[in-house]
Amino acid sequence: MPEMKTRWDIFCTVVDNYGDIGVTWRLARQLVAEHGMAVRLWVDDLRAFERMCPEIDIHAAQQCQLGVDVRHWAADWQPVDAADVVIAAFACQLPGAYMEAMAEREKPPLWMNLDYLSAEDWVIGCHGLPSVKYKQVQKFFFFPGFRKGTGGLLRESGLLERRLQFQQSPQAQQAFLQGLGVDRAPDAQLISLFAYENTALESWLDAMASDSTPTHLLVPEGRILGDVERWLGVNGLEAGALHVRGALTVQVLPFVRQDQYDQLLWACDFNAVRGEDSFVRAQWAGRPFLWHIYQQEEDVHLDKLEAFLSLYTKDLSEPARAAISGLWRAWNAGEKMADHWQTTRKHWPELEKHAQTWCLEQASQTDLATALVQFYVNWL
Ligand code: TRH
Repeated sequence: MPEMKTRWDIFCTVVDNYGDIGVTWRLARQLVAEHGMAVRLWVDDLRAFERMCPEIDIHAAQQCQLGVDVRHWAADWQPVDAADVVIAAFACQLPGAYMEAMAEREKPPLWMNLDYLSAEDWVIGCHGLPSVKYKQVQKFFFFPGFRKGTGGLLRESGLLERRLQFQQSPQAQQAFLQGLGVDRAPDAQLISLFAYENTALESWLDAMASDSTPTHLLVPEGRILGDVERWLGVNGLEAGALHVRGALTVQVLPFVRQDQYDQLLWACDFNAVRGEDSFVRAQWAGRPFLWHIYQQEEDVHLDKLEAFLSLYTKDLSEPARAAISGLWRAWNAGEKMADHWQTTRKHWPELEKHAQTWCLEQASQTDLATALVQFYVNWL
């Protein structure tokens, strides 16, 4: 008889944007591909999913994608058996009937809340702690993180090797960029821009346009395009658009598949990222980056920003630390970027080296999917 696979249910509500589905889709694939788990991924809105995985049929109640059993989490929930491991992503509320199904199991499932990523100190104390109970089913907190004592970061096996191969192959990079219609001038620095609306953009673009080094800026279609349009003085920007202003070439890209987005980050010298998943992927790219953090009520996101900055910059020289911190703070406050950008450019070699060291340091942690599996095994 074939060995029974451990069954996992991952629940994802798409609150906004792409991070919720981006993280859960990545995790689901990895649990299947690297840990041989049987995974159902329940998603309440398949449209965001389709953007990063065009094979998704947004009308299908059930479909198999890369070995993951993708289920539409419909408002009228149809009863199913509960899995062995249940993950509620980002504190989403499970259907009542499913909670009952968990409680009815002879052996209750392991129920976990996969939380938001934060570099704050308290995360270490809370990771793995019991949370609420439903009948006899205990829920646990599972916190991703950057330090020992947290659940780590999502990182697929062989990711850094694949990245290195790509970065060491000018042909692979050229072929990838050409596939997106990008013809990189040999002396231009390549920058990707993925951000929320941001009033700081204008002064950063001004700085790049008047710089002595040419810049080719690649902007996947999304929320920042309005600010780009205003600066360029054009309307209706869409994928394929290309505009030159002084030393700056601005090119709009289509929103690419999730794995292609990785390659875009690997190909660029500097990446502006946002949210949670692209923020982590920029770190795996091993290149300097700029984070536009997701805004939260009462500015609690600013504590998260500072916590990450202090961890990320701890081994930098004082001037380099001040430069990159100043740039990040200005970006997140919507303030002028030009001086910060010029100062940051002065410390480029140190920042480049640091991005690689940081990446390797982070990769020495157990990855999040493996940590979840270990948590389950220890719980059994
Ligand atoms: O889209 P985000 O801002 O998402 C989130 C959500 O808003 C969420 O509610 C919030 O809690 C969280 O941020 C902090 O940013 P994120 O997390 O980087 O997700 C973007 C995903 O989209 C990521 O998986 C990469 C993917 N992507 C592509 O697949 N192709 C693309 O072209 C681009 C630009 C991104």
